[in-house]
Amino acid sequence: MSSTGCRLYLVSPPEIDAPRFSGQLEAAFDGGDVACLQLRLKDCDDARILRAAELLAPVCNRRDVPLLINDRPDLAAIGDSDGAHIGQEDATFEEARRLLGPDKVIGVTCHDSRDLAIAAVENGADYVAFGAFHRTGTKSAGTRATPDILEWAADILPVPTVAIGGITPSNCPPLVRAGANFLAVVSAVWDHEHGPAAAVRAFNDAIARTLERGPDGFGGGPPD
Ligand code: 3NM
Repeated sequence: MSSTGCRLYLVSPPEIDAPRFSGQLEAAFDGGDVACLQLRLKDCDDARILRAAELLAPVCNRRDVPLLINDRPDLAAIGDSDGAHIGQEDATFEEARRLLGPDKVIGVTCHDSRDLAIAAVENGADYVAFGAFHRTGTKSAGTRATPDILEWAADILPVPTVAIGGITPSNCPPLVRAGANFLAVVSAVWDHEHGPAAAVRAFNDAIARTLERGPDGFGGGPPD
């Protein structure tokens, strides 16, 4: 997961039919650049999470897209994945690192907190995630983050940032301008009216147009 520029980071819907979802994932990858897939299944037993990871890993591998497992470094350690994304209520960072070893990716949810982000970096997190930037129906997010935390992190932190929560192609430009390295998205991709490929294309276009315009929002790119 390179930290230059800004890229799309896909998060799975909380419930999936894994064989059907692998087709949607292929379609998403056909739509353009994707940096990562996080498998985030809720109310799902361990065997189903592992089976889903086993099915999706080859799809991700063929496109060189890392597969991370949400909340469960123990499953990430035994299953087909490149690492784990952990929240503040999940396994401790030390436990996750012990399970995953030095090379697998560990990302940490830091809500809207600079202190949590600094602690995560000191622990050795590979990236920090902030949210929710917008209203979301996917999760009852208890915190509201604003783009200034991304600007702060870009100046201060040595690891990339992930922005999450209600992000769409139309509301993402301020997050891109603030320096988010990744935009993590569920519903705006999987529920897009024209399907996941169209959604990925729309995000890639929105990101590229915003980066072309520069940090002040002017110049560089073509007019609308
Ligand atoms: N974490 P959508 S918001 C999984 O604020 C998740 O930490 C959040 O889904 C946080 O793109 C969120 O559909 C849901 O809003 C993201």
